[in-house]
Amino acid sequence: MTSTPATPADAVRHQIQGEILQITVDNPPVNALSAAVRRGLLAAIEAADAEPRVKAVLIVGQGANFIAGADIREFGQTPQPPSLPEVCNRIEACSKPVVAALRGAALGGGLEIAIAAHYRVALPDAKLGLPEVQLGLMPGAGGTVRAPRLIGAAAALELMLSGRHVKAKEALSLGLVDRIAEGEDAVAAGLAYVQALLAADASVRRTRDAQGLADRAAAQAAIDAARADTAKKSKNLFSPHKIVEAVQTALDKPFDEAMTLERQAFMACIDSPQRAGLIHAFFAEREVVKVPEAQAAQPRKLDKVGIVGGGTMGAGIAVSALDAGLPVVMVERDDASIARGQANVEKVYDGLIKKGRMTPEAKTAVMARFSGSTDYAAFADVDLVIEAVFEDIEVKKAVFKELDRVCKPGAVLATNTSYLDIDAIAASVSRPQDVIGLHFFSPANIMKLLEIVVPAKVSADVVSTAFALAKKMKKVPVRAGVCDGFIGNRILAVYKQAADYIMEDGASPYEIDDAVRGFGYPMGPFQVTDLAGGDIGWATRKRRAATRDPKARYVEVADRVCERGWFGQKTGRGFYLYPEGARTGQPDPEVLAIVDAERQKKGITPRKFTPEEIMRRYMAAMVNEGAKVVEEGIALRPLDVDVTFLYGYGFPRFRGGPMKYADMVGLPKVLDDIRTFAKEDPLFWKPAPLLERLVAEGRDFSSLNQAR
Ligand code: T1G
Ligand code: NAD
Repeated sequence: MTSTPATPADAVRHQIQGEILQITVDNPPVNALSAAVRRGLLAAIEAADAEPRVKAVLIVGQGANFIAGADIREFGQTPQPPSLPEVCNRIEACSKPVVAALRGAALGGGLEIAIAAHYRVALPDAKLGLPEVQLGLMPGAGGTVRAPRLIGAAAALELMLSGRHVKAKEALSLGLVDRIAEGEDAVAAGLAYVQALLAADASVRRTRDAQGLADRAAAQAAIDAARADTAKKSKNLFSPHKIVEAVQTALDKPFDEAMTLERQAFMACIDSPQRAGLIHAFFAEREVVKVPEAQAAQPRKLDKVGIVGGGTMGAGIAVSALDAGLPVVMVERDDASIARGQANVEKVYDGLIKKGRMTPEAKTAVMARFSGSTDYAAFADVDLVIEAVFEDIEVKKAVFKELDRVCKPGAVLATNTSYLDIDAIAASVSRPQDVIGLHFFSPANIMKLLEIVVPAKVSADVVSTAFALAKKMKKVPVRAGVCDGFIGNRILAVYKQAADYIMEDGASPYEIDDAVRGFGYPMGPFQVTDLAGGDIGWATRKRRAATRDPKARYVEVADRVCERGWFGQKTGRGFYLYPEGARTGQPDPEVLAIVDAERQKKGITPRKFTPEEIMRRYMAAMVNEGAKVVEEGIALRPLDVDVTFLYGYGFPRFRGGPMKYADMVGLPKVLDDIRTFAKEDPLFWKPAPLLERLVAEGRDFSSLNQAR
């Protein structure tokens, strides 16, 4: 018997080479542990034990990865046998030494397979980890029981609670692997290691017997420290606490009992809504790049970038481009401004040097790719230019006229406008097909979200180029259509309005911020206003005043606050007081007085709002506008709205995003809420037709997440 395809479609192959049975997991794209793979592994190990010629077993992954874990797409479905703990236990119980050769991803269940094996060799590109916590889960096939035995409770807890990936060298120093082999050929490295073990007459070495928990006091201290840290940092989360308690069980209980209890805890995580939210986020952030234009056209050349304006955004965007390895040329209005622009860029790197996260030499190397000018001719050879000047349509049109004059044919002309009409900007140049919106978020070198705003006349390869730039900059791109505020700021304006109504009707801005933080946000809307600067919103409200519907309810509290020059952190007070530049604000009785005065002016008798009711209104407003944005095609799918809010507006990741949250609450309930609130204000609370249609058809937003 030389080669036996154990399962349909060859998800796992095994073959005997001399005295070694080689098992190859081949389940593209990342060798996830689907039911077919689990069956195949079990059959292969049983074949190894049954075949007297076999003296040892080697497990490898086909292609660039070992095994990237359980098949995440299977979660939430009826589990198919065998379970992964069964497979891991069978591997560990093998009567012949089992070696795992790790290349690329050995993550989650993939690492659990590897530590159930008796020996491990890693190749330089290996990345090992137990990242289940990022999916609202915990290791469910022995990770919480075997890993502490192998590397100690402290190291195992750190890996499982951070979910981070460790490279080969660190894995060796941790004791996760036994050796590192050079090259990219896992089979060759694995076979060489097995030969060496056989030559040394090595015997099976079961991780269940490893002594990482022998020092009980040290293990208990690590568990207590992790418990305290998790209580502080993950109070809203479910699975981190389960992980800590599972390691406690691993310390206190015999191996098999601990494995059983781990599985029970794992199933509780599977049933938690946080699992659904986090797994939705995992796939959604991978789906957003699948846009028609990127699939229809190849990106243009992207070797040099230009930036107009070196202010808050221009400088941050320049740093993102420099960090992506691109040469950057910045143009400003005059010498003083370009000097300020360059200083703004250097300030970021000086900050990193101060924190010891960059060397002066590295800064010099990066800044060598930066050049500044006041002459637009400096853009003659750039492949893409991003305009980040004042938010004024005439200023921007003048800039685009200059770009149209100096930029080479085929250069992409992008604007970073937050609100302005990009079709109008495109119409102001001779090459509207080359104009696109690249809406970064402040600080642009930190915030991952990039709204790629697609005007009517843009060509597909320009959109494709924008997505290529996002990949280079490690941004999370979301395709958006042209409207006032695109996806994010448009929906923000609506739920911020709902927050203002709740405030004028009786809740204080501080109660509203408390409720929003309790929901899982890092900050509430009034804290965000103070951080971003109340003057920006004020300018927008003034700009919109002329076109605002006179019948629409308008809350003037924020205007009253801004009229006093209270713009937030940058002026030491806003909705909150910031004594001596404090970053955390204190409630301000004078703001409460302003709110009371506005209520009296309108004859409003304030009433109590529970945090739960505050969030029902806040989320109903967000979801309703989200549905309108999807219906109008401004967002391609509901998941695009979700990713926008996860990466640009601090939406709690464990809830998956506003549209996923609505699906989990149930669209009929959300629509009911909106119809209830509409009795108070039918103009603001007009249900989105899409929401009404989905409810009528018994469908939800996820049914629209398939690629259009
Ligand atoms: N299951 C199913 N599909 C997966 C997958 C997985 N585990 N990992 C990746 N994919 C898909 C992904 O959706 C994409 O599909 C394609 O593979 C390439 O991925 C019991 C419970 C491995 C580092 O958390 O971190 O084991 O978009 O675009 O940038 O204890 O994927 O092409 O259709 O991300 O090169 C734990 C998750 C599971 C690892 C590769 N494992 N994956 O990154 O490519 S829970 C993880 C990753 C578990 C056990 C528990 C990354 C990667 P598509 P990609 P990449
Ligand atoms: P800013 O005032 O900090 O910087 C604007 C810069 O543009 C100034 O340095 C100015 O000298 C320069 N400039 C003006 N006219 C110019 C011209 N003709 N040629 C060259 N340079 C010129 O403004 P900002 O906050 O960086 O905003 C820039 C753009 O980014 C605006 O459209 C804004 O709406 C948008 N935006 C801002 C944020 C934010 O949070 N600040 C977020 C996203 C998008």
